[in-house]
Amino acid sequence: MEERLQAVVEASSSLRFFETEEAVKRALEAGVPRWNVVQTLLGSFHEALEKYEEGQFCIAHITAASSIFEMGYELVKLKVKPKGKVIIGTLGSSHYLGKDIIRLLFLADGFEVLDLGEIVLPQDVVEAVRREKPDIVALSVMILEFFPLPEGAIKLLEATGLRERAKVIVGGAVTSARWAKQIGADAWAPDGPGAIREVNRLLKGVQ
Ligand code: B12
Repeated sequence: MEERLQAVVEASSSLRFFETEEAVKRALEAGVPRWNVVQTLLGSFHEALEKYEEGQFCIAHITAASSIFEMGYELVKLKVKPKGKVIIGTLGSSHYLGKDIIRLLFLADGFEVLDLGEIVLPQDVVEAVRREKPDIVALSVMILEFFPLPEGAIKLLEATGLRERAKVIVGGAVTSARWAKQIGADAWAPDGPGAIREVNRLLKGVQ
């Protein structure tokens, strides 16, 4: 088992997509528990995110790391009872990488995640909350020009009587905890680990 997982570590941490695919398939065929395979893939994904934060990796590296984690996660087909439902999207712009990282980390943490995609508008968020009844609404905003959109979404949720149904977490480049508070969000985080910590706190109802 150790050997099989080691092959997954080596392939995924050196960002080799096809080798990772092969190593994951072999590990599963050899009967390595699915959960262990996911944790191994997650370890490499976190390592890549840390290297990006430290400036050792660029956008291309984390794009590869995200694709590799997503491919591996889908291959594993882990069956868990979701701890909650999240809807996520990028408001206004077409930036998707940060939002996708958060989406994948939510998935790996046991949430059911519905991705609204990019160029999302406040009314899209409201419709999705009405339709999907999520526990958490996660909004990514990357451009100053679109900073009014998360606030617009929160106000529209209030106006339509849906605000109490879900907690709202916001994040993205150039956002801050202070701004998140000002617009009436329930939480903010600068990165993936922070987002996981915050949504789990929100789910427990600890304010
Ligand atoms: C890659 C990139 C692009 C790519 C996007 C590719 C894609 N489809 O995703 C392209 C080239 C298409 C692009 C286009 C534009 N971009 Co651009 N882009 C970037 C860049 C360099 C990196 C963004 C990124 O992917 N970062 C990597 C990820 C991992 O980081 P992240 O997105 O910040 O996400 C992390 C956190 O923010 C957080 N997070 C993110 N979302 C969420 C959500 C929640 C809920 C939580 C809790 C946390 C969280 O966690 C993530 C993981 O750590 C940034 C600069 C920068 N360094 O941020 C500019 C930047 C965001 N872009 C900018 C601009 C202006 C544009 C354009 C308007 C440029 C133009 N004039 O055409 C267009 C807009 C396109 C459009 N119509 O939507 C500006 C915004 C400036 C501002 N202050 O408003 C930036 C800051 C560059 C700059 N310094 O000028 N861009």
